[in-house]
Amino acid sequence: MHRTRTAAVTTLATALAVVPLAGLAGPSGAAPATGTAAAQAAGARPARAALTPVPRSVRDLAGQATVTATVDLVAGPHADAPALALVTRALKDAGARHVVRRTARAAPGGGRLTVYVDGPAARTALSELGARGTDGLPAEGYALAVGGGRIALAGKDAAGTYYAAQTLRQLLPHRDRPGARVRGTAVRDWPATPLRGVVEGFYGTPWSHTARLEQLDFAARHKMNIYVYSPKDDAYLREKWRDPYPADQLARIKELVDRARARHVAFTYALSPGLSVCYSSDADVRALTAKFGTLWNAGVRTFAVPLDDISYTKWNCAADKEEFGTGGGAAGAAQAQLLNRVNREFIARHPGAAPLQMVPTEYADLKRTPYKEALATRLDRGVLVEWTGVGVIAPTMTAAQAEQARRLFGHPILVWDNYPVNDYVSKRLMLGPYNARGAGLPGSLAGITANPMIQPTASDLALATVADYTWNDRGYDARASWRAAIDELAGGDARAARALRAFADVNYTSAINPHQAPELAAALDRFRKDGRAGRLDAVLRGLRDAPGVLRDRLPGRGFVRETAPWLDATRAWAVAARDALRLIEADRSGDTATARQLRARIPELVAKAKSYVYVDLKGKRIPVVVGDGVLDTFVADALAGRRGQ
Ligand code: LOG
Repeated sequence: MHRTRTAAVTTLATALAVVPLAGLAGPSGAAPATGTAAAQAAGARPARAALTPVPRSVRDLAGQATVTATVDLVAGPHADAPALALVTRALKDAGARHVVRRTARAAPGGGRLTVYVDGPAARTALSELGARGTDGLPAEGYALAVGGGRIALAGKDAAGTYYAAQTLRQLLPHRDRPGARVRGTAVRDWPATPLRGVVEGFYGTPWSHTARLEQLDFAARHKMNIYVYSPKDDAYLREKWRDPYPADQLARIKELVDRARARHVAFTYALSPGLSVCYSSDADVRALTAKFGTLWNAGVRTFAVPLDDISYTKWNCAADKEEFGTGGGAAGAAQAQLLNRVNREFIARHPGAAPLQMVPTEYADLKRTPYKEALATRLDRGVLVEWTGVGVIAPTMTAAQAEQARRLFGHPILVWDNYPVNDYVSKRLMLGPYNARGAGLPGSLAGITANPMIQPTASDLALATVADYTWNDRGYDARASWRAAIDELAGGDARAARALRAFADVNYTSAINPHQAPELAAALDRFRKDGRAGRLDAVLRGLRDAPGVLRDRLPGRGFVRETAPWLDATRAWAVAARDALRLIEADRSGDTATARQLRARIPELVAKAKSYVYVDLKGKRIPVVVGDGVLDTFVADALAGRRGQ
């Protein structure tokens, strides 16, 4: 199915006159097309706002649309309700005072902007504007056109219409009065893989309820469509998997499910029975399906059974040994039996349920084993198998590996990508972009879910880049996506964006981004070559001030609250590095008195920089690192009288 789709996609892409997207790189997301007032007054074409994820094709159309005080909204009979709500809000944010819903085709003209969403009227408007409709698009694709006083949106399906509305939100400016002009534009777009999103699947302090709600909003803005609820330290999902939820907890989950549905995100409930399950036990199958039943009643339609990080050489009951024997092959057979029963006795009996997902106990390699063989031959066909790539934290991942995984497991593969997760190195923030995933990978998968950091808001930086990649891997540029994500988090505030970029730079490294602080390291290298202390000092001052700027200016408090120890450490390291730079200058000019003073003082500054801690779920105090291998090396070299290489 994926192959057919990829072929269709290629044909489409070559058939379209795709304009270069370079002009689109810039501030992302909700950032309006600012700075165009003068150009607009002069009658020039209005600028186009940046679109993220980068659409498959964007081209200019003749004409434009003006946001009028009253806008007619002509909706098709089955137009997606969340999409209509989003279009209405976006129009109001762009200066419309009233958005009037009409079901029949309203005659364009009368000076009013008319917006068509789905149905025959939208189809006609698209074609009159010179844009193609949705024929030939894959699931979740959409077509959008702006021009001639009209805007038309059409989705391949309801999600497609919703994504058209998300793109329109980005195309429209932010204005508090009518009159804004919108450039004539045609967008034709579709995702690279069916499932794109987040698996809250880490060890340590689970995300808060508020963070999860915000995550669902964030996902929708970035055209992600799955959130897997699987925090390892939620007892009701693992240790106490058989126990029913207290009413208040279930009510909170229901709130998440409702929010997810209104955002076209599949809230996926993942129950991990592996620590104590008896695979051959009827009672355990009943416990599992009963719990799923409660969640079904709360509105959940996607279910998973993760069996990672458990022992499969040790049974939890004697009956399993009797029934299945021993070894990996026996474990695979036992798991397949349990999952097939869940699949047949629960999923199949609940029309509207999405295909079951599972995490195998061998989830991080491509070795042919009796365990995988058992899953491949025994597990029901449609069940999605999750896989982290080669290695729990896969440094690279390719389409060829994904194909191999699909053959080995004999099932569609849903990637569980352990980036930007930091539970195994909680001293570190991972603020670099999604990287080292080959072009074409999404097309060979059922989807990609990213396991985030314990810090939810700070994860948004990396997750925005995951969204960009999973939507359009061929148009993905890691650094451009990262810069757009920074601008979005900074809410269009240029100073906050500069500060965030400096902070993210010193919290950059991970298995997929091997170089720490690439921009700061380059500045230090330049200084080592040209000796221009003033220029380096300006960079270090920027770094020293970045935490304060972020605390003052970043919209939303989540980021600065979550990253507090790293912000403090960044400032302290920058202070120490500035003194180190002074020391280098003092050594160079033979100012021994100043050099002596600095040598006495710097070690205390370093000790301070190393003193900030992250306190984990168990109360353990973990000293945080920033710019490691770069800032500390620079300071140590200066103290030792080395200038570096
Ligand atoms: C866990 C995951 C954890 C991650 C990184 C999977 C499938 N399971 O080694 O919960 O967050 O590694 O520490 C894992 O990745 N196991």
